[in-house]
Amino acid sequence: MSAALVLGGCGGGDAPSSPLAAHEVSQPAGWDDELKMPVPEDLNPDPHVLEVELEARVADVALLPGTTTPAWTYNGTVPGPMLRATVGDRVIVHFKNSLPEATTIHWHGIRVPNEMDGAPGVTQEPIATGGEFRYEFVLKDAGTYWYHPHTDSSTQVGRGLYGAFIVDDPSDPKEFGDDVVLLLSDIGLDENGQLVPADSGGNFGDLFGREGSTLLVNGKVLPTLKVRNGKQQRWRVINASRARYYNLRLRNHRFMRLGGDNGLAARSADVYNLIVTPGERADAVFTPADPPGTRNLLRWVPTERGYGSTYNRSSEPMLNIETVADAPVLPEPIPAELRTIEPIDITNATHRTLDLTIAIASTVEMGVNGVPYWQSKPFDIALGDTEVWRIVNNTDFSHPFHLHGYFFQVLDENRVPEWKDTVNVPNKSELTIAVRFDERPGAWMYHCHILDHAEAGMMGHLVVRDPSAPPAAEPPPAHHH
Ligand SMILES: [Cu+2]
Repeated sequence: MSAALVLGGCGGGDAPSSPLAAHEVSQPAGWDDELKMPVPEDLNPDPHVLEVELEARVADVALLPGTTTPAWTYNGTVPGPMLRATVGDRVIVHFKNSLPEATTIHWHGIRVPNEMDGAPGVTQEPIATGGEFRYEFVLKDAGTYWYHPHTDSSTQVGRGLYGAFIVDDPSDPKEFGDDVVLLLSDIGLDENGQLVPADSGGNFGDLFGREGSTLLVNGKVLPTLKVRNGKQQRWRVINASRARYYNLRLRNHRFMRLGGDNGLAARSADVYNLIVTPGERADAVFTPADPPGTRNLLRWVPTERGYGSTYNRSSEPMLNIETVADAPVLPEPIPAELRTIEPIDITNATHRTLDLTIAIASTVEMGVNGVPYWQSKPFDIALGDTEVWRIVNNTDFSHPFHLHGYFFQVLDENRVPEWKDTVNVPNKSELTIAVRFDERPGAWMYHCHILDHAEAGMMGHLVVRDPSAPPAAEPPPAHHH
């Protein structure tokens, strides 16, 4: 019996056993208790200002049963506190670095002023041990974002420095159900819960990207989510791993993608595999369909992302899905139109090719157009320009490409139009993106979000110049080509 048929007959005096529509019931009691992330105290009484303190420090955290891990944390927890505010709100973060090394915070995907972007040596000096920095910005876009260090990022993120940042839009349709944030990561631990060395695997670690031994959902190993048959949930999935791709499967279930990096886009067909590459986010509706009183497992499934990446690997459980005994309810229909996204006009665009490259000698050196970050020259872009980038990946590994400061659109007629800040470029393939550098001049990074690859040199930056501003003291950067 189809949901539409039953809903259509609702007013017709059906039998008393007619199932309830999903909006008539709440999620099961305590449904997301095991997935709750800490929320920091808001120091500002203004409801439109979120003002918090964040301290990066080493802290003992319980990750593996019976052990404690000296993790690198924000405010003592893995993940760090979940920041949540509404589009238009102002955010003030009083940040203190109590780590043994310098750090910065990058607000991944959030369109912040250039000097708030956390790129060391580009938008700010690294914050030394004992140092402080005040981050402040206004939230321009609803969506699912996250924050993490941008110095020594593979090591620092890999040791536990990451947190979710959700920007709500009060006009979001309500049919999606209650949302749950799934901040996915992995951490490299030995059996005593101690961190494996940051350079584990040596050159191979750099080449493959380091995947941690232990899968974490919101900082927990195999937590439980309680669901009710038919009662939809909106999953906001964030990949905070430094290298691991998530290909999520739940037996007998499909996901409907609603969007990702920059919030809602368009409704997708139902998919069995929800794929989220490093740095990326997925916004998806999940409709529990298991019989009441049963358990199921959300699994990580190996994903082909380059030479040997699926070899001899099997799936791993990530999340217990417990369907409570309550009677099933009828899922809500999801609106077909979620948001109108106009294609970027590329009529007068500047075209560039970014060839992602790997050179293997005594060390692994990665780059863009054969040049590692430390030898690269920034792209020179005039404020207001639109650019089309052909991103070529002839290497043996896939690379999730991330641009700071601006959303882009992938120019592919098979794709649902979507604003993104991170997109996977599969090995031995290429794709094309369009970007409008329409505001916030300054220096912005782009890089592979396999953080070992970024640290090995697959990173660069661009300078968006305001032609109406007085000339800078330094000579303009040279063109990359
Ligand atoms: Cu890469």
